[in-house]
Amino acid sequence: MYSGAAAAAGPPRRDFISVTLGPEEAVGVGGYNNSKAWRRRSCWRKWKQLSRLQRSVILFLFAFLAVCGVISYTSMGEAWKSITNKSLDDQRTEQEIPRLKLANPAVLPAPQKADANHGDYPELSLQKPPKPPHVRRGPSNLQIKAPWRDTRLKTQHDTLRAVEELVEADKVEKTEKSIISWRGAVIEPDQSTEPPSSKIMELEKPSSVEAEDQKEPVPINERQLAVIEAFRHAWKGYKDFAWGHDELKPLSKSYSEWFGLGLTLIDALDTMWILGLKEEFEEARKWVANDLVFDKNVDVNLFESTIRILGGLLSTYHLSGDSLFLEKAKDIGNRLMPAFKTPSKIPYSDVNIGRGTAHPPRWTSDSTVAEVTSIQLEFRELSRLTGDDKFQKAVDEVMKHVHTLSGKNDGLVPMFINTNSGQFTHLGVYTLGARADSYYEYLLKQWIQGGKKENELLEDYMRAIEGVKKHLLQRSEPKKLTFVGELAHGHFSAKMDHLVCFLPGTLALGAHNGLAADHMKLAETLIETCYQMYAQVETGLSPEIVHFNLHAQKGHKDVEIKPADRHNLLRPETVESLFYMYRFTGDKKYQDWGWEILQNFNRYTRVPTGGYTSINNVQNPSNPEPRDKMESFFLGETLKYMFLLFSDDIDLINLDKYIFNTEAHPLPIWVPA
Ligand code: DMJ
Repeated sequence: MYSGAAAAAGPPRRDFISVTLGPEEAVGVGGYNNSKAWRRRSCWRKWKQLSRLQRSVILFLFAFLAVCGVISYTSMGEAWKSITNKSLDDQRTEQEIPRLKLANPAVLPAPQKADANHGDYPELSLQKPPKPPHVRRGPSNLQIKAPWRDTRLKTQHDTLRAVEELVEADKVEKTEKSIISWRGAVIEPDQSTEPPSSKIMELEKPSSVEAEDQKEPVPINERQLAVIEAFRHAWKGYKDFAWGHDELKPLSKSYSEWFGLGLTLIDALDTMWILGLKEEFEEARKWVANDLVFDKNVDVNLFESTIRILGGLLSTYHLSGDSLFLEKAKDIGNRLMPAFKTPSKIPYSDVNIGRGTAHPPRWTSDSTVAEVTSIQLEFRELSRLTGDDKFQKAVDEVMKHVHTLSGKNDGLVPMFINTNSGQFTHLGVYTLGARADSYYEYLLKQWIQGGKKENELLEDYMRAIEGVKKHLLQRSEPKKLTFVGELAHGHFSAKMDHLVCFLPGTLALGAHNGLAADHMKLAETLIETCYQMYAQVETGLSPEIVHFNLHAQKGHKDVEIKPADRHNLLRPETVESLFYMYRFTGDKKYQDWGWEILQNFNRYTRVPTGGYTSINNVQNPSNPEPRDKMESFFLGETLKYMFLLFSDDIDLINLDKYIFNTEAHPLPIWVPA
C-alpha cells in the first residue's frame, strides 16, 4: 500500500490494517540517526501506536513466517543430506564391490553355523574365509554364470535361440523380485524354503559382482557343440522313454530302476548347467522340486547314492545358487547316516532311506574299501554348508581309522574291510581298479578340498603312489606302454581295468598342487596307455578290462582282451584324465584323442531314436552288440569331461577353486589356492 495516501486520509480506521512509515522515520529527523537506542525507541513507539488487531495480525504474520522458515529449512537439509550421501555412496560402492566379490555366495555359501565346528574340527576352525582367487579372472561364480546368456552362443549355429534366450533372460532379470529367478532356475516364491529376504540377498550379491567382473566370453567351439548335440540326443532318449527313472534302456525304449530316484536326471543336472542347456535344466529342476522324494522304502547303496545323488545335488546347488538343491542334499544326507551305525563305524554298504535302517550285503559283513573311503568329499561339504558336523565326523572317522590299519602294502590297500572288526579282509590283493580305485583319488582330493592341511591324507596318498611305482607298474610289448597291473599274493598280473584310467588325471592334479614333478611324468605315460586301450581296439573304444602283453610276440599288440571283458559301459575315466592333462599342459593331442573317442561313441553306441547304449563287444565294429542301457555317468561324467576337455576356458570350472568328486560333480575347495 502507498503510505503517503494513508497519511493524507487521517487516522486509519481500526478495522483497516496498515503500517505507516512517515518520512522522518524513513530517514530520521535532523539528519541521519541510526543509533541502536534510537532505533529501539522508535520501533517501540510505533508498536505502541498500533491497534490490538494490527498487533495481533503482525504477530500472526511473524509466527506464520517463522513456521514456513522452519519447514523449508528441514526439507532443504534433507535434500542436502541426500546429495552429500549420494556422492558418499558412490565412493562406497566402488570400495564394496571387491568385498562382494570375496563373499562369492553362490560358489561357496558360508556355513550356516560355522562356530559349531570349532571344537571338534580345529582344521575347519582354522579355515580362513576364501580369499579372492584369480581376481584377474573374476570370481568363480562367474566362471559358468548363466551359460545360456553367454554372448559366445551368438556366434555359433544357435544364434536365433541365443537371442531369444537373451531377451528372455532380460525379462527375467527385470521381474526378478516377483519371480525369484536365478540363472535360469525359476523359483516360484511359494516354493521357497527360506525367508524371501535371504533369497533376494542370494540374487543381489552375484549380480552386482557380474557387472564389475564381466570378462570376454570364450566362444564355444565346434567340438563343444558336438558334445552339446550328443548330450541333447542322450537327453531326448531319457526324456522320451525314462523320464524320472534311474536309467534309460534306449533300445527297448524303456527304463531300469536301481534306487528309483531319477538317477540319470540328478547325475546330469550340473552337466546341463555347464553346457548351458537352460530349457533342459529348468525342466529337470521342476522334477526335482515336485517329484524327487527320498521318503521311500528302498535300499540304496551308500557310495553310489552319495557320489551321484548327494554329490550331484551339492554341485548343482553351488553352480546355480538355488537352495532347492541344498534342501534335497540335506534330506538325502540325513537319510544315509544310519549306514554309520556299525560296531566299527565303518559304514554298511546299503541303507534303507525310508526306514532309516542299514545293512551289509546279504552274503558278507564286509564293505568295499573304495566305497567307504569315497564318500568324504560330499559329507564334509554337507557339514560345511549346514554347520552340522555329524556328517564330517562320520566320514573323517573312517579315514582316520583306515590310516591306522595294518594290512597295507607300501600304502596300497586291500579291497575289503569288515564292518564289525574294522579290519581289512581278503588281504594280499592290490589293485587300483574296481573296489579300491577312488580310495586313492579321495586321499588327494580331500587334502585339496580342505586346504592342504590334513597331513595324514597327503602321507597316505604319497605312500600309495610309491607303492604303485614299486609293485604295480610294468611296461608292455611291443610299444612299451607303462601300465598299472595288479598284485595277488605276491604275483603280478598284467590286468588293468579301464577304471584305473582315473589315475593319470589324479596324478596330474597332485602335481599341479605342488606334489612331486615325477607324478606328472607318470601321468603323461599312463594317459598314453589309456589312450592306446582305445586306439588298439577295432571300434576305437576301450574294453572294461585289458591284459597287457609283457613279451613281444609277432602280430600281437600291447593290449589283449578276454571275451568276458570286451564290453564298454560308456565310462568316463580316460576322458576325465584327458581333461586334466589338457588343462595342465595345453597339449592339443589330448583334445584330439578325446575327439576320436567321442566320434567312436557316436559311431558305435548311439541309438537313433535317442540315447546311447553300453555295448558288449568293442572288437566287433559291424556288431558291437548293444546292451540296451545308458549309465547315468555317461551324462554325469563322460560328456561333461568331454565338454571341459574341448574348452580353452580355464575358468570353466577352475581347478584351483573346484574339486571334482568321483562322479564328476564339482565341489568348492574350501581355501582356494
Ligand atoms: C562312476 O560311478 C564313478 O566314476 C566311480 O568312481 C567309478 N565308476 C563310475 C564310472 O565308471
